[in-house]
Amino acid sequence: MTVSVAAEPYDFAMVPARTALVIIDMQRDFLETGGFGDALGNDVGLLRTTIAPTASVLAAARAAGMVVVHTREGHRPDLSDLSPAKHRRGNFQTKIGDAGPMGRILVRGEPGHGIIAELAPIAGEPVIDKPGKGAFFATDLEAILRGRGIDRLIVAGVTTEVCVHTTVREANDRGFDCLVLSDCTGSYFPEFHEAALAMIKAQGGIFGWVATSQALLAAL
Ligand code: C5J
Repeated sequence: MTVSVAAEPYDFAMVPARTALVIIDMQRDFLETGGFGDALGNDVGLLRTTIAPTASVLAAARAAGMVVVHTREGHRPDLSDLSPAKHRRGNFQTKIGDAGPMGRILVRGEPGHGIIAELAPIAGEPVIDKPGKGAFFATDLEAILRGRGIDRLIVAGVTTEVCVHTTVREANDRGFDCLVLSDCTGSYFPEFHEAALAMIKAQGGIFGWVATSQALLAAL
């Protein structure tokens, strides 16, 4: 059954059985007070507004029997999958792999690397550990989606202009249609959030569609 979601630049048609909800990097280090993002001086409150609407969408997607995929940005404990360029970038005092408020920063298995409790994956939901910003780079995400017959993605998560945007661009080039949920994505920089959404839906939806979680929930 095809459903239609009120979206910009025009309605998004999808078959729930062929659509995956992809939740990007809703990790403690990005979203929780006392995490790495907070320690860097970011206002995590700007990201935390995404939690309640994303939890509602997650519940609806599970109820509709949709494929749900979670991603986490992070690296192996020996940092063998961390490129020197990513390691150097920013020239910060504290780097990936160093001790942070919730364990080693962006290292798999550390407390801060985990997905927040409100959106915890359940059995059967793939968790993609990604070393880059895009969820397709150096992961088996594409194989998992193709294996399940997925042709559309509904995208939530953080941050809009970094890992969400990179993933949507990668998905677009691989032939997936993406609907990005405006209230389920967030940034430490509100102007970047707005600009990132505007870029996705510009030029007739050059990278995809944008809708609110309410519009999706009304359609499901
Ligand atoms: C994500 C980042 N997840 N901003 N990471 O967007 O470094």
